[in-house]
Amino acid sequence: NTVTLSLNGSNHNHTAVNQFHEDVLRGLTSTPKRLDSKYFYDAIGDQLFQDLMNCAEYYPTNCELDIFKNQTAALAKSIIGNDQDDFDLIELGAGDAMKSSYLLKYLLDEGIKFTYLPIDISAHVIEELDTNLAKTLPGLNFRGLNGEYFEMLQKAATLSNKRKVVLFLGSNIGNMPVAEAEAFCHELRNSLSPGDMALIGFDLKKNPKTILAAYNDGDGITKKFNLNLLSRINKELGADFKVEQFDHYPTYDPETGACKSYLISLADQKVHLADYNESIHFQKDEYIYMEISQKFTTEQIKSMAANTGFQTVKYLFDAKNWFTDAIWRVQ
Ligand code: AVI
Repeated sequence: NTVTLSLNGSNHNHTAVNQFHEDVLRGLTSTPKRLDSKYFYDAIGDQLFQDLMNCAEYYPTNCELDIFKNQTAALAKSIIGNDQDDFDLIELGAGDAMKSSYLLKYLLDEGIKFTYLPIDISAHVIEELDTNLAKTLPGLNFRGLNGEYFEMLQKAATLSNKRKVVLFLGSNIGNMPVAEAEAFCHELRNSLSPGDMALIGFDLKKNPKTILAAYNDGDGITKKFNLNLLSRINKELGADFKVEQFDHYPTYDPETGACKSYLISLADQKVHLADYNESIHFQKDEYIYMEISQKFTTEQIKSMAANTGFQTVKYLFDAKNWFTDAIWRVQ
């Protein structure tokens, strides 16, 4: 079969297709059914996420941008070593580095010595950054790393023995269930050395209506963003989902801070994955669990740091106190 899979718009290979197929099949044959939100980001999903970040209800991007734009000096001060050592500034899932560019520019203007090492699963993202940052931030020491986070962190450790500061922005950590997020921080801790730092963006608990609205925007972009994964499965795995037979159901639970989205089957229906000769049955009103976007309290963030071997250095908050960038040091 000639199916190709685009992970974040690039990386065409059959191992990735097999992984996608395996994950989709495992999820849709589970009870309850689920799909993995990491697969939202094909070329169309990337565009829909861009649209989401520009829509009025989706606040996290603007909140974190507020911190990076308006508290750049405080941010820089917390990550620069006392002796102003030359360090490696690593960004996990750098994307277009829109927010981090403010920090990069500040460090450059202050004459601080550092190398920027963005890590991204998309080769295209790294190439674009290489071209764009050379123009917008001349003089920046840049080394792009294309691949999985932890493999590339290991690679970064072999490239230099300089102190490492790792950025993981955008509340991407919220797209993992809490236990998985802790395991992630633990693994991050184990890929670093004493004195290294992490700067992690967490979306905070706030008025439940504000949160729910961000995942239920009036223009229906979040709905399209979720449904697009069904279209992607159609394209890449030869399935025949009728996307109009599914509805988007976003939820937020203020007790747990879990913001979850589901797709609900509007009919009793069968979906066939022609390329693999497999059929999946959906009952009317049956749901597919699509995504978690966990919201945190500062107490939870503090205990996550303590549980995973980090010491809290500082929290920076946006003007509305809706989002925080936590700065942690490896003990
Ligand atoms: C990428 N991630 C942090 C977004 C979030 O808020 O969980 C993805 C998203 N899902 C729906 N809207 C945005």
